[in-house]
Amino acid sequence: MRPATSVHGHASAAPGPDDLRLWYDRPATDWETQALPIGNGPLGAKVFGGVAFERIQFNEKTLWTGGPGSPGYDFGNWRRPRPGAVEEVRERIDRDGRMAPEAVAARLGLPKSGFGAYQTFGDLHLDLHLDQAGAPQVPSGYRRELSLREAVARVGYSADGVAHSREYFASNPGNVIVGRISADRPGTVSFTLRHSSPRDDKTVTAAGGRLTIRGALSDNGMRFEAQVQVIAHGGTRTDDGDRVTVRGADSAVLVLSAGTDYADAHPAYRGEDPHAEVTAAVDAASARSYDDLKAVHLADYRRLFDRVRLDLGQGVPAVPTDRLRRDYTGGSAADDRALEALFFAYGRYLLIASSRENDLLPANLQGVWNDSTSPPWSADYHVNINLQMNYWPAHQTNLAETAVPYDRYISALVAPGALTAREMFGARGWVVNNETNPFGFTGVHDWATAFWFPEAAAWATRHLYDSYRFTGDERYLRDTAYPVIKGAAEFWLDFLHTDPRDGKLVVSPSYSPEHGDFSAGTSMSQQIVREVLAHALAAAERLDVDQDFQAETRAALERLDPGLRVGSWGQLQEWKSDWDSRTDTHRHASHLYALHPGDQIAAGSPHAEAATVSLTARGDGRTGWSKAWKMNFWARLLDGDRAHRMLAEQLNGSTLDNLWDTHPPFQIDGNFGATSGIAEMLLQSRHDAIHVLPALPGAWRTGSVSGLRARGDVTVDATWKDGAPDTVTVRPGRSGPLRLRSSLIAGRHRILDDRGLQVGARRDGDTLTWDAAAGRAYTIHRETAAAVNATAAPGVPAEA
Ligand code: FUC
Repeated sequence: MRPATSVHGHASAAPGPDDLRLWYDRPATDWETQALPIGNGPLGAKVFGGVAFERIQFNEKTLWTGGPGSPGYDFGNWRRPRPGAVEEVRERIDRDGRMAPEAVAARLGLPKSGFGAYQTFGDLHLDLHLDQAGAPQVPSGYRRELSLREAVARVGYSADGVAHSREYFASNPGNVIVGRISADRPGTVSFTLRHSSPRDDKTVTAAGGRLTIRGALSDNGMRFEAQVQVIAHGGTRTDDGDRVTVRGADSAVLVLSAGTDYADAHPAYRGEDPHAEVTAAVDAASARSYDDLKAVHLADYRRLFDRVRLDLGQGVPAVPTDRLRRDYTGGSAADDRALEALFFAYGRYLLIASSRENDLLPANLQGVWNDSTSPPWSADYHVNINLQMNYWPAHQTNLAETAVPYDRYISALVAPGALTAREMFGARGWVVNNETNPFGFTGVHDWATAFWFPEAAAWATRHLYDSYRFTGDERYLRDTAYPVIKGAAEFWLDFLHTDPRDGKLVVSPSYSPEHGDFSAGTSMSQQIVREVLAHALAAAERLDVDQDFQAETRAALERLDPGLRVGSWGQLQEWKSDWDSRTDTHRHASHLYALHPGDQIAAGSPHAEAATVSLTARGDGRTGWSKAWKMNFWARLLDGDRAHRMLAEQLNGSTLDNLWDTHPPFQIDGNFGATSGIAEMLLQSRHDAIHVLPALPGAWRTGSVSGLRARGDVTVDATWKDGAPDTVTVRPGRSGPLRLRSSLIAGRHRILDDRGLQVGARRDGDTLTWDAAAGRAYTIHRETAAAVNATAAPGVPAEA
């Protein structure tokens, strides 16, 4: 077993358990299932790795149709006031107890207009091997790979006795995608570079070895521009209309950047023409050497990626990743562990690649990758589970930086969401419904089973409060999180309804996502509203502000229906009335929100038992994200084997050859949800205690993890042996009481700080509490009988 390494441990590209690569022995022919993704947040690309023809499909995250400028765009808000419409629905629900989604949509819905869709920027094509007229000899030793340790994609093969190689990476510093085409025999690199896209809205010109792709979307007039500089070493380079040709070079470098005139500002959502910024980015990167660009990229990427290491006892698989996935059994083979460790790391890789500090938009349903003009669900921001799931691993797996665009985006929804709250709901605060776009679509559409979900705003703010809990950063709470959380809470203070059945405050109309009838007081609605009110109140108390708001919120919480009920067959009820069916395997399990991501249900409690009954009835199937969520649920129920079984279900049934999650089709939330689920199996931090290795599955006999983050600003490493925790190390970023729970504490153990001093801690069952000092490291060791005798008194060196 490898010892736990430090948070800032070194990265090695050498084979070993740390070797994290997806690799294949043939080129990709399919975008969705085979091509390999690289990205730097704002820019993404997919590499195919063809031998005679290379295709690099690329994206810039703000390139969207729809919104202002698009005919009929209405932000989803009713065009004319509908006085009494909501009240009428409420009254019918009060009277009949339920109402069909179609009937509600007919009264409250509105056809979608100008919503738009995320757009591909198009493809770069390299027509290679011009010397052989595009037809190389049969290549040998072909390999295509994505190194997760470096965030570099590679293609290599030999033809005609020459070894050819290509490398691509997306650098966040400088905002460029860089490629290098090289060979081990001088003068053998020849290709033509050209661009294509499915829209007829641009011009492509070549000058000075630079392709410029420039235009405006006909739908909304959004301006876009990409530039690709070709730098040839040796040989010749010629511009030819809309293409650039290199002949007889030793190697060549490509530098791409792209942008649009999108701005995340209501109501116009337009800013500067992208020309100057794109030109500056490509000029600056082109002036540096390839090695220099790569070194800057690696330093930036590794600063994030290397913070966490997971060793499940995996070896380096001898088979390509598509075989590894097909051969996966979920059993005890070393290759099974290798795929699981790779899948965990891949979620972190994908998050870094699709969401960074300088992004205007968060990762969408496909992260930053899309090859289409009409992707599934517009590749938008669904906020009834999907966007939230994307960010579950951000703090847990030590990638706080990736959540910055999420905060920015949610904050940018406040202005349009306040108009929707006022005009449609007659409420203060702000709101967003089932799904949204980059242009403040906070209203509704009319797809009956997925159009009405005003709880989405409150749910979206859970992440902001949680960010504060992870970091303890009070300035962030005051300036960024609280105003947004408060607005989401105020909406509900105004829009809650008194249930005539029992006088409780309920959400009405209320709808458990994409499932059943409308009613009053659906479990998820109540759990979310309770949470946002509690978060807003806790934040206001902490910041000592808004006394009237505090009083109002406290009063509402007292009258609020809690949304937690155990039904006739022992299940956690999905609705306030006991309507649940034992045979219902719907993909959404929204009524378990209180278990995860919420923390209103503690493992072992009667509600946890009921959640177990509900989850068992839902089964192990359905879409990729649904399986990922179930993994998180089981981990929260402290059932590591069931959580692991869901991981196996996801890898077997909902994962593509390039390890992308599939709904189907490809949807990236499942990748992020699975990485979160694995993290939840290893570490949980709720109810004021840090629980280390809470749900270790039997399949993971021996291993280690380092660098995970717990709420309270604590970094955690752990090792385990023969299925039992062996050591736990915690590094608090703040001084104060620390409560640590682990099964190893229930047995013989010893706690030392990083000076080797024994720490005076109070034990209660499997929980230790002590006063921790910021910057110190504390390690709890499982003790053998012999070592116990040597235990020293508190405050003196343990090893004399
Ligand atoms: C939600 C889910 C669907 C899909 C869509 C993008 O509406 O119910 O399964 O994931 O988002």
